[in-house]
Amino acid sequence: MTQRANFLWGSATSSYQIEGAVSEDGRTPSIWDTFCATPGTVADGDTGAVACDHYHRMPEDVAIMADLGLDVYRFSLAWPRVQPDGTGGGNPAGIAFYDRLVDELLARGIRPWVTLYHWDLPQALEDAGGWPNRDTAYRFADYAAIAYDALGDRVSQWTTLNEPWCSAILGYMSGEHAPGRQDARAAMAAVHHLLLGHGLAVRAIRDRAEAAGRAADLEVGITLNLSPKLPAGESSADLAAARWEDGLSNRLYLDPLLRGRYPADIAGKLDELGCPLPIRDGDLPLIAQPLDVLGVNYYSSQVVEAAPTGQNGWPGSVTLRRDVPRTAMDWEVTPGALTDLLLRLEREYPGPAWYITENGAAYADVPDQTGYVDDAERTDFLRAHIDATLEARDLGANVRGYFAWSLLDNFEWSFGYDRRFGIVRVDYDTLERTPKRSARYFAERVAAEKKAAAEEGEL
Ligand code: GBH
Repeated sequence: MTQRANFLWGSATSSYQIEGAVSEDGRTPSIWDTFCATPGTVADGDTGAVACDHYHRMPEDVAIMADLGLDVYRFSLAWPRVQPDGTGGGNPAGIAFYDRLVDELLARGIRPWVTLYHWDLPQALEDAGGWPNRDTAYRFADYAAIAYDALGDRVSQWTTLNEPWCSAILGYMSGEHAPGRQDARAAMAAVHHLLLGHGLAVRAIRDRAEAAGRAADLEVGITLNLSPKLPAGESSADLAAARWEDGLSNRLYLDPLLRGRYPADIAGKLDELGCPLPIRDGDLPLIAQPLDVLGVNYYSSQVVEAAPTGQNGWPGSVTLRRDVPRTAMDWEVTPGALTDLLLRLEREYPGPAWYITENGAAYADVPDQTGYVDDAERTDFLRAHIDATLEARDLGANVRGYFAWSLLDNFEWSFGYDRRFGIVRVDYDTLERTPKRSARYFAERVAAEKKAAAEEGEL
């Protein structure tokens, strides 16, 4: 079968952003519950306590996915639902929700794609030191085993972590995300322990799939947020600034995962800065477990210009503003860089199948009286990025699927409910769902692509 025929079309969400029901059926607090309860952290004091109430409206949401003709749905498990406190056995009442979700998806012919960790660490594990503490990596592998044992008979696509850069840097360095710490040394320890946890979890999942005779179907991987960093000019200072930013955002994750070593320029500089990666013997081979899939969350590229070294000794750079359209997040709309990124991945890191596990945009949606949103900008955004993805595929990148972020408007982290990424509108007063124009476009595009692939297959 051709890559075209097998291409998967889907949409994505994450547990804390949509589920609500934060204290039901034995779920314990995650770091995001705690962070939201801390004044001044999240816009308007918003929290995920109700969110889209997906926990209670799940069948309705799966029906929407079926109407859109999705092949696959990427969602995350709330660790504090599955294994409250992050240690010990699984919580049957919490796991039962994901059992129902998986069964509902399968009944509708939609493939479930599970992400184990989309940022909702059990608070108890943060109290024990969080990701800067090496033990959290081992706790994560235990949790992965519990999840696989519960769902592995029906789920063959598994992502360990969503965007470890965000967990480490936004969580422990800038403090914009939970747990809100600002400690560069802790953040770099978090980077390493997240990657170690990933490797341990991959091993746990693959071992179990093999023991159960299910390894042939297994597709296991990780999702990274990759941001192309383009030099502002040709000067050696600008080239060095772009290389440093690319190193910190992209190579620091890609190299250990796919080449078995950290990038020497970045690791060396981190040592100098007093923020070493706390690597122990044997860690790198664990991190570099064979991967079936590398998920790419793509939102934007950035142009980087050199700037004086900061007071803390970190290399300086500034992001230039280009004269291009921007989303409501103020992120530049740069679809062409997605094609280049996928081709670079294929060239420099060949091996895994690439999936666009997230791509989408926030805009200031204006609903009509029926709740319908004529979101022409989001529609154009999706069209341009799907085109860019398929162009890379047709030029030889092994890209096998595309997921729109997000199925629903949802809790946009430190922006609360103020920024909407959904292709389906959620009215936060009534919790009513209304597909936007972008959802209709996506459904039509998916149908057209599948029809074209089927016709090609008949030739
Ligand atoms: C994703 O992360 C998350 O996985 C998801 O939960 C979230 O809802 C979604 O994005 C939307 O935010 O300011 O031009 O330098 C996104 C990670 C990292 C993407 C920083 C944008 C900065 C772009 N983001 N990046 S820019």
